[in-house]
Amino acid sequence: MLQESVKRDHYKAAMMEKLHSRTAVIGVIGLGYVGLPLAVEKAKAGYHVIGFDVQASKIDMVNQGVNYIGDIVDEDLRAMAQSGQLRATSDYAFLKEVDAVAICVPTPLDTYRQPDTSYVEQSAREVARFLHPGMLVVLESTTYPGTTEELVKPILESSGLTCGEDFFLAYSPERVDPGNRTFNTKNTPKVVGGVTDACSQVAEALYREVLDGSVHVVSSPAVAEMEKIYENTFRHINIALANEMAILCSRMGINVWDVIEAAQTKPYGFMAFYPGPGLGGHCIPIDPFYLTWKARKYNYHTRLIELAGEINHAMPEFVVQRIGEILNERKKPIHGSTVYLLGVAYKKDVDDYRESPVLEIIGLLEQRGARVWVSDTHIPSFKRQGKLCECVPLTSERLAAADITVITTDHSGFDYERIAASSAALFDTRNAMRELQKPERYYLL
Ligand code: SAJ
Repeated sequence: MLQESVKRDHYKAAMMEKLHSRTAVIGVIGLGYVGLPLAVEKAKAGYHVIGFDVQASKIDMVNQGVNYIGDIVDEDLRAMAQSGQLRATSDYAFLKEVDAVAICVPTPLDTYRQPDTSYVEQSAREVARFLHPGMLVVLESTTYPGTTEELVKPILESSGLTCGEDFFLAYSPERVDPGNRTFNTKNTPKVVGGVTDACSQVAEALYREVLDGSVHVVSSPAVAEMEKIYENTFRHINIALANEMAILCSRMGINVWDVIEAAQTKPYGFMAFYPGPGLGGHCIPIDPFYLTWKARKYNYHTRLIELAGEINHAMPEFVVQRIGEILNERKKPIHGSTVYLLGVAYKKDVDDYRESPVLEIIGLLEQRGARVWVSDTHIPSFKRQGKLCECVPLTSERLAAADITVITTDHSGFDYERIAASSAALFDTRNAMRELQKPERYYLL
């Protein structure tokens, strides 16, 4: 026992010193919207950073200093690449040089809407191959409570090293809000939960040295995993409530946006969420179902989460039903009509359309015989059901030629005056026109 604690304390002190003196080499596995900003921040803090990814295109762009993540300042990446402070590779053998590694790989749902932790497992296996005494491993991917200790820890200990003595393991959820101009990787508070106290202390030191935001240490990786899922499930359920209010207000002839604005005057006990065409992105529509899946193992049915999912999933159908009603008022069937969708991105001012509800709206409209045009200020083309779809330039002629224009993503870059002036009929699912003069044929979700 004494021997283990001496070993542990030695490795802990050595890591603390490396982190403080900036001699630690930091690894980041997964160079996406979470990993690359983290890698850049760690390089800017003075560490040598090695980024790992399976996509050669990402590796090449990082090594050439070419930025592909909207939330990163181009010059920051360019400078870190040029100085050699940050380099990328697909060769995991470089983990031999790494003192602390963060795993930031996707945790999607599979075709049966079950958690797909294959990227996490594969990354953990690669780390295990090159795991060496004194190393710190932090899982950042959003996942179900238990992943770090039940899945990652055994894979790492298959190396023969013991967690908490020979190496350190913690969970620290990523909190990245793509497109958020106020909160970013550097200034957003971080939650950390280590397998042991020493693991927590070492992981906390890593983030304190790099980030400006506070670091909140919790008692275990499971608490950290659960709080992240709770954060996103909180959004999922409240967005579902806003969507249900929108459906009901639509039937009652009440403006739901006025209702939310009025409720927001309450200075306590209320937080505004807004209805929309559905729930997109690679987090909110997915993360709660990691919890639902895990809950079944404890013989618990997360009814509220699943009901919220049903409501959110019903929004594309509701939008298409409203499009049909509006066209009907104008004596036009959906069949044969041209429906012009403004925005395919899953939310405003991002170039990401993963899980975007607009993809389903397109399918529903085409099933009903409509011709669909799409314009998006951030996305020139997109894939739907394996087929490449080209977005069209937004013109007054197109707006006038379409039987109905639908604002599905309220990008700041859209010319809303032109849209209002030229559209034959305008259906606004995002209240994008709230500050503007409404055209005569204007309809709100
Ligand atoms: N949405 C609504 N109504 C709302 C808010 C959002 O319909 O009131 C829709 C959006 O249009 C979008 C989806 O929900 O389709 C998700 O929106 P989001 O704002 O939650 O954006 P994400 O998924 O890119 O980022 C979220 C983070 N967002 C915020 O906290 C504001 C945060 O929850 C996580 O850090 C991140 O997911 C993550 O990576 O988990």
